[in-house]
Amino acid sequence: MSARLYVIPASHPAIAAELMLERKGIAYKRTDLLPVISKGALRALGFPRQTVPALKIEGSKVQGSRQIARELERLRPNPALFPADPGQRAAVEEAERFGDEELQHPIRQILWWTLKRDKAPLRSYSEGAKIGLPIGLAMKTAAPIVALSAHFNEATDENARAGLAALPGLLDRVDELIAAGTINGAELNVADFQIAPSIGLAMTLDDLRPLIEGRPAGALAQRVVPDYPGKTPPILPAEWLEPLRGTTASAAS
Ligand SMILES: N[C@@H](CCC(=O)N[C@@H](CS)C(=O)NCC(=O)O)C(=O)O
Repeated sequence: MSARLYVIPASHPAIAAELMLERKGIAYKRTDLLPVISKGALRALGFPRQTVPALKIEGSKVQGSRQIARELERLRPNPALFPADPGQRAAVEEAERFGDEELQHPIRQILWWTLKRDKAPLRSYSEGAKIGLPIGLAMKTAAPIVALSAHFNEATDENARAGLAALPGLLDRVDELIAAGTINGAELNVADFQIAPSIGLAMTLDDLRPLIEGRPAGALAQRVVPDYPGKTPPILPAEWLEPLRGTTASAAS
């Protein structure tokens, strides 16, 4: 089977797609794209949309982490990403939808907000990536890339703060999915691969890691993506983190 995956280094849905390819045992080549530049590159490659992950596999082009999951399941049914039991499958698909539609974006917005404040950590997110130019030179282009990415992702003060305020509820939901056995079972499923990278990305922020790592959601990320690339030193305003601190205190009591 021939497969090439187009990613932005450290993109959480792109890491989800990589985990699924690995689970399926499908060998693939990876092309690393810089954010923003990725939009034109994907268009030039003939993909209909402008986001990663984007996969060329067996002559077809598939885009989006959930669409990729289904195509991989179709092409290679075993090991399965989706449970066979219809009830369990519905629960896993709902968890996957939650991961894609509710969890991914606030974490993306928080990260771009921090990078807008300080571009230096961007380099750590590209560790090991092959972006077609020396990393030092690429980092010189970081200012417009970060500004545009923050703009496209609407990483405003208001949205970053709202994302942080929503995070306790989102983490509770992940913990509940774990407690229900929908995710973090003996065999990882598509929802594990969708959700864990978002938690892993959040934990690259030093502001957030201590507030997540003691929770079941943090343990899931440690299990599924122990080496998530990137590290952002503390930068978020203390008052924006208050909603999360409250959760940790009540969880510990
Ligand atoms: N929900 C989609 C999200 C895809 C997405 O928004 N990807 C981001 C990277 S995390 C992207 O390609 N952004 C374009 C850019 O940054 O230029 C999925 O799971 O595939």
